[in-house]
Amino acid sequence: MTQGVPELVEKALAGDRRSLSRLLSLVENGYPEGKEAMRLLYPRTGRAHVVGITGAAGSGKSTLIFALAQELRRRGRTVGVVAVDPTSPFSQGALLGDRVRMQGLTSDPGVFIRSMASRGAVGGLAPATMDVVSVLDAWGMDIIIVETVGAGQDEVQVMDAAHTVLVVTVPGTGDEIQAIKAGILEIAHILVVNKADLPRADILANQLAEFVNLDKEDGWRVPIVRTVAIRGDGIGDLVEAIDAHGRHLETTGAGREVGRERARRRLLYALFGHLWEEALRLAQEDGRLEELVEAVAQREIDPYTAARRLADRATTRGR
Ligand SMILES: Nc1nc2c(ncn2[C@@H]2O[C@H](COP(=O)(O)OP(=O)(O)OP(=O)(O)O)[C@@H](O)[C@H]2O)c(=O)[nH]1
Ligand SMILES: [Mg+2]
Repeated sequence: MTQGVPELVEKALAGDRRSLSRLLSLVENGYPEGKEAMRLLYPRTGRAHVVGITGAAGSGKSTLIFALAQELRRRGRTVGVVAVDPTSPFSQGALLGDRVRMQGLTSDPGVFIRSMASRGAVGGLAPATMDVVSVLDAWGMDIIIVETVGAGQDEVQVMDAAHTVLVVTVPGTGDEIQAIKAGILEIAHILVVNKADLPRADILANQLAEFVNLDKEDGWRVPIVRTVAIRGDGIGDLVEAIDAHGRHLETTGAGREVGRERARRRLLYALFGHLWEEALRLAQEDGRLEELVEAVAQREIDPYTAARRLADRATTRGR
């Protein structure tokens, strides 16, 4: 590295976008420099409103994010976007029609768009995403929007990092609710019926109202917001619903509790990652890993006992 992490952090915080990109790569890949950056940046986090957007592939999440970002900019707010799905148009350019609109956004200094490429990172997708969000938070973005397809457990965990979760649904040809992955609707603070220009949008909205428990434990009632993302219809209502949920978290104190839970989770993820990396590094250094692999393969030792031996060495180090 030609420059140290503190210098890189300083340049990024002064507004340099290339330094910010480099920092994000360090953090996303879980490099030691990324951890050093987190040590410097974490005290500056906690200001941003983190909004998660999930829903089936093709439901219009990215289009919705473009429209939301534009509306938020009109209202004078800065916006960070983290797209977790590697097939996202943010990284792949699959949405050619949106290219022009997107370029308008990316040349705006009040917007920063990042796509996550680190699927399968050691320690998991969720902690890597949370760190990327933290960097954008420290950088001063007012709202940070995270997009995932919500297909797997990993992505549900990513949504745990958000203050406000939007689940995007689209009208179909019947059995709308059945078509939506069970359980995903329940994590929503706001339900979005996108593609409301298509027939059956009313049926979907009614089914959501009927079959989803809209009253949350903390007293929040989940609104159902209809949007036509390609035309920008309903986006103002959506921003207002997001803001209302932010105010709800603040005024009821629910946000503090969620913040503590989030802190607990991040500490535990970090602990897991740290122990794993330490144990693996030591085991690889002196060839002990291969010895134990062989012993497990030969049925001389079971995998749990072998793992405990490697873990013990990591935790007794430095005693
Ligand atoms: N008719 C209609 N089409 C829409 C609307 N919003 C988005 N689309 C279209 O739906 C398609 C998918 O939109 P995306 O924004 O890429 O959806 P996505 O959920 O981000 O997709 P993945 O990231 O691949 O999961 C595109 O062709 C959009 O133009 C809408 O409100 N109405
Ligand atoms: Mg997308």
